[in-house]
Amino acid sequence: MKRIALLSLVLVAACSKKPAPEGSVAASGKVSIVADGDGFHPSSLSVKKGAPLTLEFKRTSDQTCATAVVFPDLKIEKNLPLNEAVAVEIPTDAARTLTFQCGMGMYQSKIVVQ
Ligand SMILES: [Cu+2]
Repeated sequence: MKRIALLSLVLVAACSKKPAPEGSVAASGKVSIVADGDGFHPSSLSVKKGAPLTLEFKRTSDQTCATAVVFPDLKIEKNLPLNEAVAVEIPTDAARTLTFQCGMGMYQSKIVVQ
């Protein structure tokens, strides 16, 4: 029990960090996204409508609550095992902004399809 309480504290601490400001990265094809204690990097992507886009997530730290990635608009949720690449294919058929985040809804990140 004590261990679980301690783990929760670590998770809350990790989540309260503000993600570093980053510019939008123009993307297409396969793009690597790193999940660490500061969130997802890059955390903002833009892609041309109709261009193929696959995000390959890799979690590189245990000091993060980003142990899963959630795409609320796409109803996709994937677990992110430590140091394992997890690919998510992104539909780019419509111009819209898709968000992705950790399982707790923090580390808000986005893909702008334009
Ligand atoms: Cu979180």
